[in-house]
Amino acid sequence: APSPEQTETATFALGCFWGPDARFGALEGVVRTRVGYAGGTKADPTYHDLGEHSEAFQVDYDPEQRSFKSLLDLAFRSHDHTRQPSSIQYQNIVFASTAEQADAIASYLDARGLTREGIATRVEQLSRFHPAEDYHQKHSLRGRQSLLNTVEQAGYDDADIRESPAAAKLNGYAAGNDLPEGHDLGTSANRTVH
Ligand code: MHO
Repeated sequence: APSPEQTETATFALGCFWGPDARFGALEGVVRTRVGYAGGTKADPTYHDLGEHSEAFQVDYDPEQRSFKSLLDLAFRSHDHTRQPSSIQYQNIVFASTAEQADAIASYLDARGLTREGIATRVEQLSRFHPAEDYHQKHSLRGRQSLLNTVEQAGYDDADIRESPAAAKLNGYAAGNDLPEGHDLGTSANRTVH
């Protein structure tokens, strides 16, 4: 089947970006992922010179298959909203990039009896997402030489490894996020919030 033509993008920061890149990438309805830097103001952050940015990741999802709310729920189940790492690099941040996402975040917190002011997690408008260096993209896939050979032999370059739906899934599975159908975190996230 072709990739969905219309995807929406959610952005979160949940500590080291390698893990959530793979966890969210394995979910049904998540089409593409990428890791990068966000939350600060430095114009040209790099891994070794982040400024005030945090490690963040984006997921492009098919809104017909997956809700922003389910991604938000997984984000909240993937960190402790009562604490924040002291290091800015690994802060937990929920970004809104549209008015709809801001509303969904407000409703989600409200439904859980939480407030923006009452949690340690930062809730912010996304101003800019800076994609990280190629070697951070699909880190688990890149760590499996056989998988990397396979995608390179299929003609994938670094941009394809960052942006392709197939690489997002292989990366998720390489990191061990290959739970049985119906038992993945995304499905249970959907169940929880519907
Ligand atoms: N240096 C740590 C974290 C990497 S993550 C991209 C490690 O190698 O596990 O911050």
